[in-house]
Amino acid sequence: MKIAIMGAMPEEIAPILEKVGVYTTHEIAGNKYYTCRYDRHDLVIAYSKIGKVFSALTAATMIETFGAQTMLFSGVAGAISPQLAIGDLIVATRLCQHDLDITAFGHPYGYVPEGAQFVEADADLIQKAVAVAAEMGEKLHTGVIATGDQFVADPVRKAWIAETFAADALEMEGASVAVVCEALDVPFFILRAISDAADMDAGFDFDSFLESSAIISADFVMKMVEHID
Ligand code: OS5
Repeated sequence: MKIAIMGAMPEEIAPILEKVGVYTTHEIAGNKYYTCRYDRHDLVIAYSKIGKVFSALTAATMIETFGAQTMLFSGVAGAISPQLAIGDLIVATRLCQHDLDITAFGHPYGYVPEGAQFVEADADLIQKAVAVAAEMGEKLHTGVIATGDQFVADPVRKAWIAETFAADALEMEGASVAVVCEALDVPFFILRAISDAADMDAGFDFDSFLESSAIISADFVMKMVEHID
């Protein structure tokens, strides 16, 4: 199987490149893509750069140019749910764009015509993740992830996203990857380890926990790869 593994920042894929060890580097449209063989699979690994546009470009390139058949995203997120502490893992059941707003035309937040307010993640991959977590004795949260082109460090914005979308965590790339994968009929899985609580301390916490939380997410994603047929 050809599996894409992507993150947004170099720190989010560094532990994955370290684990696979040997890879070939390709440069396309301002991004580097790393290909290798790992545990019966062909992998294509990349970080997109931050935000919805860059992440959509990378996801589409991994699918259209490299022929990826499954998409796994690994990275960090800000917590909304009080159940989520720094370092906890959350896998998205569905994703939305919290900054998409044509409510002036009577539409709900996060919705555009011929789109959907939420994109549902692949149920089989989520089920596999739950099984992998149980086998590893690790706690894995599931829930709604809200994506937008904003680093949220504001309790008011955080509360609005929580209320509007019943979101459990937030970040800046998951929903755009989800939209691309759904459009191109590729099953996808968005995993995040918490780096901060999207509040006043978010900037400081993010800097402190980016690397350690990225490793937690990357380790889990590589276990997922080992369990994919
Ligand atoms: O990829 C962005 C989204 N990530 C998830 C996340 C998040 N998203 C929104 N709100 C929160 N509270 C979140 N917590 C975790 C993380 C990432 C956030 S944007 C961080 C930008 C940090 C940075 N800026 N400059 N550099 C790093 C250095 C640099 C310079 C040149 C090239 C590359 C990096």
